[in-house]
Amino acid sequence: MRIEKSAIDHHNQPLLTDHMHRWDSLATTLAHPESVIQKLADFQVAIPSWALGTGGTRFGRFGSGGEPRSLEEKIDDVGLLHALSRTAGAISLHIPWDIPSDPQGIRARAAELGLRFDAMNSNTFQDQPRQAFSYKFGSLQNEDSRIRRQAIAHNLEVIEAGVSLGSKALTVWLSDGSCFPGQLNFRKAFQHTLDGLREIYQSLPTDWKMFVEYKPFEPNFYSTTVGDWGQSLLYVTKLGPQAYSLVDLGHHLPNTNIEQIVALLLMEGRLGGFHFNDSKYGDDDLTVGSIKPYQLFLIFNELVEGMDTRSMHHGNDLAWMIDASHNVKDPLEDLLQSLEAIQIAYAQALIVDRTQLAAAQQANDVSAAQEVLQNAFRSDLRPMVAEVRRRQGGALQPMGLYRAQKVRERLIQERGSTTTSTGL
Ligand code: PSV
Ligand code: MN
Repeated sequence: MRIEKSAIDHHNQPLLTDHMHRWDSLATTLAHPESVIQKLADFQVAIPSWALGTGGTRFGRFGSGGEPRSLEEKIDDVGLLHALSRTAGAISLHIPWDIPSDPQGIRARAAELGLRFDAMNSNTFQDQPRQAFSYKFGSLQNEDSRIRRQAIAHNLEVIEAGVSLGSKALTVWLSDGSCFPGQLNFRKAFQHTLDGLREIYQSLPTDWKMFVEYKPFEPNFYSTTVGDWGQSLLYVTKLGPQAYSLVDLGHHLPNTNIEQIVALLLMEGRLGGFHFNDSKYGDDDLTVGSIKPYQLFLIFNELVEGMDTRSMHHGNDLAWMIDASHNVKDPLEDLLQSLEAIQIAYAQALIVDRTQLAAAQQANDVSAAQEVLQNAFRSDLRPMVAEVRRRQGGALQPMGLYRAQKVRERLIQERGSTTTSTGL
């Protein structure tokens, strides 16, 4: 299903006077509202194909019905999100869940909805039917060279699929590691993994990037072979200039200072991609901004400062993606909430008074520095984010329109109540 422009206009009309009143009064308090608006409009976040279905835990899964049954339907769902929010202009695929059998058709369908293909994700963390060798004891790290070869070959196929869709990046997340002390020789595991990544890297088209995503736990719980940003940075530094680290917010031990990691990776020119989600305990994959919105703001604060220092384009020079999905919400509503949380945190980071902050830091004026950050974080920028959407043809209240249009009910009618989308 699609949401027509007329439905969006019809939804916006009765909300407009109140919205303009709130936006106008906010705009007068901001130093450069139009430049912030432009940056927000340019900032598009990719939706991963696997977040369109209900996520599960190892204890079960409670589907919401109407889930996409094919790659085409996944693209349609991202099209819905983009039509409502105008900020979800890309989709990130996972192979083999989303093998494009008709790349031309898929590309055309995505283009019609204003979507491009973000980073392609390989999967050597699960065994697939008819696969020759098992990844039970790892993929690129494996002692068995045949298993390593199989994992390398899979990544090359993913690049090929990505080329056919116009993607420009490969994300490699390995679940490789060990569950018990003594299981693995850490140095050998690292070396095998590096050798495998090198072969994959050598097959990258020259205009592609490769992202090496780290994670300290799950499904391995004693060691992981790309366990943290230090290990990721080691790999990408050894690989070459097309390789970058990828930060997933859920892939850190509790209370890790992620904003500092981001600042240093950016300083080294090695931050390539970002996976947004939120968590309380581990890789909980909760809605962005639902648990720690201040942390999200502080991360964006470093991203903006670091990208500006390197004259990077905020929208284009890093790969932004939501990596969240769980059991209890309608996945599309969850994604709409995540998209809004990202835009709010980004907007708040854009209005930080950097001159005042630098002066406070220079003078060791700790209280003043805190005031500057809190002034931005405590500003309610929702009218600004709504205004960006309105100007781009989106909905003033995406969730409200989603519900008024009975999108989930219509998807269930169209696709059935028991469909299960591929993913985790
Ligand atoms: C791993 O937890 C991860 O965050 C990686 O990005 C995967 O590609 C994704 O989840 C989905 O499996
Ligand atoms: Mn991730």
